[in-house]
Amino acid sequence: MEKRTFLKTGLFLGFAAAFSPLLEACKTKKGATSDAPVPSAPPMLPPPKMKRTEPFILPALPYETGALEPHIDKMTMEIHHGKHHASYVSNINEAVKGTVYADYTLEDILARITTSDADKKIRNNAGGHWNHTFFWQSLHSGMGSSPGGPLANAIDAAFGSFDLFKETFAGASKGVFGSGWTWLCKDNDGKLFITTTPNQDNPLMLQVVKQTGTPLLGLDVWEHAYYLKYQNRRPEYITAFFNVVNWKEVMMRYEK
Ligand code: MN3
Repeated sequence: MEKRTFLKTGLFLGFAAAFSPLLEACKTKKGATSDAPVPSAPPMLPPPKMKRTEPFILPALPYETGALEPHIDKMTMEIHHGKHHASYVSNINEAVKGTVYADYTLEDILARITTSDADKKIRNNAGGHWNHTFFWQSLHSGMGSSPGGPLANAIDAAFGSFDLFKETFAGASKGVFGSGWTWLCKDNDGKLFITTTPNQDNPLMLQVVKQTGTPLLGLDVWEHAYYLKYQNRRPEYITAFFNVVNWKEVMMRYEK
C-alpha cells in the first residue's frame, strides 16, 4: 500500500503533552481495513523509536470527582475513573506481557494494533486507557459553553454553526448502537469531521478504524458513563456533556 503523509508534522507539535509520543507514531498512515489479514506482529509501520520501561498507570483526574456536578455526578466519576479506567490500565499491563507490544508506548500500540483475535485484549484495553485519559482532560466545569478562535471558525466551516455542530455530534452519539465513542477530529488539512467508533476503538487505531484522524473531543457513550444518573436517557447525558466540555483544551488541541 502506498504511504502518505498522515498529518503535517507542524500540526502535531505540542499535541497534549501526555500523548506526545503519538506524534511519531502517526506521521505515516497505511490504509485502514477491517478485513486485513491477521498478522502476528505489526507489519506495516517501522519499529517504534521510543521504548516504554514503566508500567501503564492510572492518571489522576485533573479535578475533583464532584467537579462536574450536576451534569456528571460524583459517584459516576468515582466508579468510571476509579474502577473502569483503572481496570483498563491493569488489563493492558497484563495483556502486553510477552507480546510484540510489551515495551511499546500507548500511542505506538494504537497505531499498530490490528483487528486480529490475538490483538483483541490489547486493542480493547489500550483503547480504554487512551480514550479515558483523553476524556477526563476534555471535561471541566466553568470553561465556557462554546469555543472561540480558529476552532470556532473551523466548526462554522465544517458544520455551518456551533449549534449545528452540537446537533450533528449529538445525533451521532445517539446513533451509537451499544457501547462506543463519538469523536470530533481534524484531518490532514485541519478540516473537522465527526466519527464514531465501537467499544474502545478510536481514530488513532490506523489499522482498525475506517476514519482515522486527530481526536479533538471524544464522548464516552458506554452506559457506565451515564447510567447511574440518567439511566436509559442517553440524550440527556449528551446535553449535559456539552455543559462541561473544556473548550480551552479542545481549542489547544486544534491549534497544535
Ligand atoms: Mn468509559
